[in-house]
Amino acid sequence: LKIDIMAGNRTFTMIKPDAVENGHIGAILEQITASGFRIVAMKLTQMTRRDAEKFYEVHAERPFYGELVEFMSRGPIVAAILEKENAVEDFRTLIGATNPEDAAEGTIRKKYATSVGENAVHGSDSDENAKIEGAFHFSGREMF
Ligand code: ABT
Ligand code: MG
Repeated sequence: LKIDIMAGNRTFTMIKPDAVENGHIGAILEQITASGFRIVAMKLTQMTRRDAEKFYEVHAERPFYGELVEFMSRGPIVAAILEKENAVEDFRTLIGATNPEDAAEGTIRKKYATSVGENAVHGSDSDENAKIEGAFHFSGREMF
């Protein structure tokens, strides 16, 4: 079956501290599931400073790294693994550009992000990173 061949394509997302603080968990999850993503794993959790440093290691030399780590560890997030055909690319389209000012109309960041530094949601940028990031937050027993 076509559906079976296509299944198994996953991405990792976080509803970031700003969007949780602003009460957008429900609306964002609604848009994600209405867009055809199946929730494979999900939890409300908080990253420690050390977790955030490790998660954003690739940006360690960037000027915004300190603020980014501070922001991502300041409060709870919703972490989730999502499944859909072409998951990584389609989810990045659904959330919109990193800077909400550049994000397309109707995208999650256009609707809910406050700034480039506090942009409401994360989406993995490759299949490889989706795997690494999912495993960072979830054990096999937490994936369905
Ligand atoms: P993430 O989903 O958080 O990885 O964002 P995205 O992949 O769209 O963008 P990247 B480039 O990975 O940004 C990582 C985080 O760094 C923040 N940032 C980025 C800034 O604060 N200033 C900048 O100039 C840039 C380029 C945005 C992302 N996190 N947040 N929130
Ligand atoms: Mg990124």
